[in-house]
This record gives sequence, structure tokens and C-alpha cells, in this order.
Amino acid sequence: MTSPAIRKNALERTIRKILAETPLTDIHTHLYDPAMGPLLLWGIDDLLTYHYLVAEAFRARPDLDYDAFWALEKREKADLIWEELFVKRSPVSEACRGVLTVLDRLGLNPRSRTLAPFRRYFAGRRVEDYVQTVLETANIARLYMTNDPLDPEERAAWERGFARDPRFLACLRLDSAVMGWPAPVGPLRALGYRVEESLSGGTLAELKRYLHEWSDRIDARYMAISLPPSFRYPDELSPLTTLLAKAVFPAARERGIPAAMMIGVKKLVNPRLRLAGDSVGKAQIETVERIAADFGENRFLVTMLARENAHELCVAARKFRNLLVFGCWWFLNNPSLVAEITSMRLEMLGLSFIPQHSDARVLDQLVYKWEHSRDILARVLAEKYAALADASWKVSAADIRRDVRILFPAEV
Ligand code: HDL
Ligand code: ZN
Repeated sequence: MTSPAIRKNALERTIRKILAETPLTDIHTHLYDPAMGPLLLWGIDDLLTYHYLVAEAFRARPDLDYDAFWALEKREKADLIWEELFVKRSPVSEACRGVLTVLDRLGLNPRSRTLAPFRRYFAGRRVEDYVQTVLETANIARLYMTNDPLDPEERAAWERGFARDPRFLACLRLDSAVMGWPAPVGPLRALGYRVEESLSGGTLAELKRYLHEWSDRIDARYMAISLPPSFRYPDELSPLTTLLAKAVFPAARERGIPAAMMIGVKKLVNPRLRLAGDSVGKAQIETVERIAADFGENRFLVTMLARENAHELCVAARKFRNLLVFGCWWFLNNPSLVAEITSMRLEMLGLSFIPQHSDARVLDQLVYKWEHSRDILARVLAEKYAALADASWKVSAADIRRDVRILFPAEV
């Protein structure tokens, strides 16, 4: 052993230090290269109007009319959310605590009754500088965006062209191109891809052309799709399953990049909450197993939204080495569940999984999502290494640094 064994009671402290010092890769976010303009959200008003907090504000105010809320300006929404969730009651939820972590790490006093002091701080920041501040504070070396060329606002940025920030990697998001068929037919045809509602003719080839041309254009490092609990494979009657099996997975394999499946989201169970209206459902793990088995040449990144699926996915990943489990996604990204799921994954998968992504929608969130996740990972890893020490297997700092690099690969 090159570096000395760490005493058991110093384990957590050493792991915390190494995790804090290790620049990590964030494999899934909804952030954008700052050169893409206003698509990148940042600052106190975007932080407070995050859809997680919108849902919580409506719980705090059952009398609040949905339409009246949506008619407010962003600053008015933020003022209301601050008053309801941070002034009138203790902000104990994870999404609320996250805002406090960000403000505190920026050196701002979170106990302000109004947003004025925070707005003054952010008014003085330039986005390019603030990106540097946030990435340094969160110690994030690079992150993957979620890119949708069928989104007109985002496509305009790609068509305008911009000098890429190498820290912002692209992921081609497929929901708008394959979900709810034939809804994507119009948008795809408008871009010159001759797809048919019936999936006949050259539809599959044209969809592959879309995937290849836009993957080339944005330098997509993986393709991703979110899938409902009802998603099944095989399913001869499902256009979605057909498009994935006959266009998406073959295209990803041809490019040598992973396909990410994010499974278990029930879209808009309450449409009046808009982006906050999605919910969770238990998905069928057999579908994941069959895909892994039938597409053995593909690499799949997989995360599932239901807590029960997290365990099943661990077992499936033990059976299929082309499944790479990642993150505690969305409704699972809460300290109690992150601790449970990360422990279970270490126990069943060793280091062969990616513990976390941020899913950040607002740049500043990287600060809290990664601080909160590193905190839990340090505790869980310390427990596992302490258990090894009980079997006279003592870990060194070099071992821990190596293990963290295995858990958080620089690129997928
Ligand atoms: O589909 C996804 O990528 C999800 O992460 C959704 O964007 C969701 O709204 C979200 O932000 N979860 O954290
Ligand atoms: Zn996401």
C-alpha cells in the first residue's frame, strides 16, 4: 500500500476532504452553455421559481388560484414562494434547504425577510463569471446538458452557432422526437425528415438520420429519453418501442455512445402545476432486462424514478453488465433515500455505478445538489470502509481517490 492506512475514526473526515477536492462530472442536468443565452437559468428568482418549490408553494397555499399564480411575473412568483415557504414557516424541505445552502455558500444571509439583498447581489454578477463561481464552488469539472433540437428556442441557438464551453457537454434528448407518436411527425417533417405517421416507408431511416445529423451537430455524448411506467419491450403495437428498438438503439450503437433510459415518470398528473405536475409510477423491470439482453452491443445508462424500482434495477445491473445505473433521480434525490439507495448500490454493485447527478435546472443549484450529495456519499462510504477495516482491510487515501474516480467517470 503506497499511502498509509487511515484510522477508522478518521475515515469520514478523509473521505469528505477527498470528495470535496475531487472535480466531478455531472452526468445529467438541464443547464445550458452560457453562450446559449437566456436558456441558462440562474439567480434568486430562477432558484425560487424552480418547479419543486412551485409544487410546495401550492401546498402551503391551498387557496391559491392556479391561473392567478401563473399570471404573476417571475419576481412576483419568487416573492410569494419566499414569503410562504421561507418566512411564514421553516424551510425544511430538500428543495427549500437547497436554496439556503446556495445563499449561505455565496456569503449571503439567508434570514432575510425580502429578496432585495439577494437581487442586489445577482444584479452585480455577469453570467460568465458566475458560471465560474458556481462550478468552482460545486467543484464540477464538466456537466451534461439536456439538448432538444425540436425545441425552437434551443434550435435557434444551435443554428446561430456559438463557441462551445468545453465544460458543457451535449446529450441528445429524444422525448420530443419519439414520444406520443405521431405528435413528433409535424416537427420532424418541418426540419426536413420525411417521417410518416404509420412508421412506414423510410420513417425509421429518417429518424435515424435525425439522430445522426443532430448528434454530429451538437457532439452528443449520449442519447436520453424519459419513459412512463407503462413502457414495455417488446411491444409490437407501440410506436415508441418500435422507434427505440429499430432506430434509437441501433443509432446509438453505430455511434458508440450510450442510450440513457430514465423510467417511471407519469407526465402531468396535475396539468395545472405545469412542469411541477409530473408524478411517479412503478415501472416493469422485466422490460429493462429484455432490452439489456436483446441489445447486448448497446451501453445503457439507466435510472428509475420509483423507490421500489431502485432495488430491482440493482439486481438487473448485476445480471447485465451493459446497464450502468446512475443517480438518485428527482423524487429519489432526498437525503434519506439517497443514503438508502447508495448503500444498497455499494452493497450490490460495488463501485460499478454512478452515485449521483444533479438534474439541476438552475445553475446555482449545482452548489447545493452536489454539497448535499457529497455529504451523504461520504457518510455511506465511511460506513462501508469501516466495515472493511473490521475485516482487517484498511483503506488508504489513494484507495479512496481511486474509488471516487471509478464512481464518477470523467465521461460516459
Ligand atoms: O425528464 C427529466 O429529465 C426530469 O429530470 C425532469 O426534467 C424533471 O422535471 C426534473 O427536473 N427532475 O428533477
Ligand atoms: Zn432531468
